[in-house]
Amino acid sequence: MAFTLPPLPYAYEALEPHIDEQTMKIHHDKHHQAYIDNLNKALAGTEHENKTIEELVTNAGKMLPAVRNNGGGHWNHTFFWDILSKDGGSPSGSLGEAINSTFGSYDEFKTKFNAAGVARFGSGWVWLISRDGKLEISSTPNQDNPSMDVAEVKGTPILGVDVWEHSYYLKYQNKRPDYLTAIWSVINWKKAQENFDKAK
Ligand code: MN3
Repeated sequence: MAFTLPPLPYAYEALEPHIDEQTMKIHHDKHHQAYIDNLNKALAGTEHENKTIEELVTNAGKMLPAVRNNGGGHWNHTFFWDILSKDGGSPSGSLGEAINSTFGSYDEFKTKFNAAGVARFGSGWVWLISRDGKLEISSTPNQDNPSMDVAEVKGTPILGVDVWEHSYYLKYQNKRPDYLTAIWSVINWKKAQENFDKAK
């Protein structure tokens, strides 16, 4: 049962001008597709062939590096597309309240989140997670994520941002901080709230 690329839940240009159409096309159609192709290749004929992506990712430390990296790549990007939306805004409801009480304010949260994203050396991800019922910011290298058994800081992802250069280089070149500033205009807070509700 091979994995297939889920369609992007909006048009390639939907996140303009914050994330450009060409980046979205290459990121979804080429990069995400490559993780899926390589995951399928790594799993073919093995005992893990019929596992769900969640089973593969939560047990990543027991898998071959190709399964950890490409399985993580598939899970992370599927999660990432869903957490973006042209109808950005700011967090409200119980997630908004939890962000304010944990970090002081939405602005302070963004500052800390972006600092964690800038501090991630090389390629990886920055996350807002729920850990033992509390919100926390964490980051992971490569295509790891906080639901993996190998994660340094484990938790349930509420929000995740890709800080690999392929997610911003065409528009922002080496300026990762500018990409991280822009991304807050296109966060799907409704989806983040759903993730927060499920994590409880
Ligand atoms: Mn990516």
